[in-house]
Amino acid sequence: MSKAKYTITAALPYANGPLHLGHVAGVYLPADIFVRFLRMNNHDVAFICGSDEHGAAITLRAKKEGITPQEIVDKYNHIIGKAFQDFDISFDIFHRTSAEIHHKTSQDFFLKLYENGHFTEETSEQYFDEEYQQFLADRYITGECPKCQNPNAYGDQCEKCGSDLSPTELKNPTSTLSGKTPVLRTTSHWYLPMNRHEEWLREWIKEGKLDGVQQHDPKPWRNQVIGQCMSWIDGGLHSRAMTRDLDWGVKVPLPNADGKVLYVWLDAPIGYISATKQWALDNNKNWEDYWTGDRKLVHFIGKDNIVFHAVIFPILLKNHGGLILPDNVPAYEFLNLEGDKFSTSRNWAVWLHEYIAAYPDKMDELKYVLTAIAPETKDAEFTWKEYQTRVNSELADILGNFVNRALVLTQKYYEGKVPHQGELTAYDKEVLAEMQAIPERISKLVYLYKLRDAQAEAMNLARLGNKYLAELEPWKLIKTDEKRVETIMNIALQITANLSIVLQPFLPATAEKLSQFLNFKANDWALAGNSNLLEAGSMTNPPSIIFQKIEDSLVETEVSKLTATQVMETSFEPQKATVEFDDFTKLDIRLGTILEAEKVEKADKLLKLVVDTGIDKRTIVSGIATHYQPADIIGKTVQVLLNLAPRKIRGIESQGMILMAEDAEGNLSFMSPEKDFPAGGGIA
Ligand code: B3M
Ligand code: ZN
Repeated sequence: MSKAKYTITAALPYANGPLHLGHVAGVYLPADIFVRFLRMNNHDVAFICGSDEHGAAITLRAKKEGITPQEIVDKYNHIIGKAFQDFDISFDIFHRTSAEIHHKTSQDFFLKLYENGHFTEETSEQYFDEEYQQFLADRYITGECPKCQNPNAYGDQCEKCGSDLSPTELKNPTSTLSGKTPVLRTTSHWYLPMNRHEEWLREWIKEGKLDGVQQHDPKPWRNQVIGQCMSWIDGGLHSRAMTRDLDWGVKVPLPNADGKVLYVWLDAPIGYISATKQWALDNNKNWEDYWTGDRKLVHFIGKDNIVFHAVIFPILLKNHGGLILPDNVPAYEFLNLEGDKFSTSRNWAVWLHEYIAAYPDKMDELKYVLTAIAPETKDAEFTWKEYQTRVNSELADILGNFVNRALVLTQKYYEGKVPHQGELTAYDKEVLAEMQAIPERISKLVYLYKLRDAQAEAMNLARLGNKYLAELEPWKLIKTDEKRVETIMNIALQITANLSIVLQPFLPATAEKLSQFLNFKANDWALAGNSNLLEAGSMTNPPSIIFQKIEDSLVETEVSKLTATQVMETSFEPQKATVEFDDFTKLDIRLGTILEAEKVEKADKLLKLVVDTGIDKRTIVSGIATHYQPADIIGKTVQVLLNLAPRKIRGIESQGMILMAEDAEGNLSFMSPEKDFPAGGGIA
């Protein structure tokens, strides 16, 4: 039987921010492990990814950073792409949806569906922001979720309960652009009538059959994926708009569609196809080979993307015709961090590129821990303490210790030469049998997308080796039975060689180190389990320590960094741009005593003050009339900014500014010195 062929995709990350460990653990690392395993098993495989560069996620971020959407996607495509490269995620291509080939591919795709009557055109009332002159779909609008009452649900989805929403379902809708309540206006869009597809979807998702023909085996599909899709379908599928009134995105390729672009969730999954096209062009291949015929399409995604990949995209693919539908959609639950959700806005995250910069020689340590705790079936949690424990007591004490012993003793007793395997004891045979069984067990688990268990199984081989040496104690036996020690060391080295194979999908850099120590390299999974990978007499090299222990100080540094850089959820403005110390010292702030105070005529908020600054007496107009009565403030010593350029306020020249504290509700308070200091003193 010929080997199954695969096209593997990993969710296209929005180019609106860097990647954090939650993304890595729940999409990119498992996809990479799966692909590396497939390659070692000689499957024909394409591994596709790229950045998702359209949609409100991008334009809103651009607004926040005060740069253009193009600048945003260029910036984050680079940061994300580089982090993937440094972390050695082995994509065949990391593309981007702003590329021309993508615009063309998604427009053609849209047109084909349009021409074949798969869309309906509908006119409806939609929310519109009058200040910004823009329709508000998706993340442009927030409001209360009708299902779980989360007050901050988006126009397309409630992130709290996972419900799929449309803007008109939100209670108390608010524009994220102006913060105001939007009005309703008429607009027309092209819709995907999903209700037409309920029946075949049910059969396809639950039984894997399409038009009565078996397409995939539903058994390896995760329960949550099937469950989420079925509850969606059972709730009744509705028409969903496939276009938007925006100027950033793929233009709708129809006449009279000015100012309209494709919905980002229409174009993004087509990004998998356009990326494949680009890769095929670059490598002299046929892209169709990867999207047609007898090939398994697998989408690695996070759980918030399930309906898009397991319901909507399959509808689009089927409507298009001639393209394969996914064979599986392994979706991951969420990873939490130190007792809380990962949050970009609160900066509660460990950013992949920052980890790489801080610990450039600890990639496999992170991979190992993230796979060991991967949120495959339920939400999981990353803590630096667990990172330390797993690295120290599993990687260093078991794997590192075993490999080091095997190689160091080989240096010591045989000058690095692999000794002969002599007669085997019952125990040796038992150990070798176990070594032989492990690759097959790993293999079964990987094909079922149980990568966490698969890695644990690979570690069991290191455990086996470690125990073997610890029990037989060749370092003692060498004094009495040199012959026996040769066999023991041969077996230990064969186990090490096997580790260099079975660890490859999970810990590629470590596997490579083992290969270098042993002068042995095999990329073929079929060789795993073999007890004669290393020939007697072949040379090994002196090893170096593979895993350094993680010190308590690293854990402390990382945890306190997380807390220190956390942005509180608050109604206060975020911090302003950094200023140099020299700029700060230009401000002449001193203590001043209020000598006179009176209301400014026809100005409810203003008081006219005369202030003793220690160097002069000057007039200052201050907007504090709703907070203080003139009579109450005479004699108060307050902070004054002296060298602010004079300004005319209501005809009065104001020669400075009283500095006030302000709370979240806008209440004002003087910042008077707590001690009885006279006017004129500066601020230190
Ligand atoms: N960019 C959503 C996300 O990053 C989206 C995935 C697209 S996959 C085609 O969660
Ligand atoms: Zn909700």
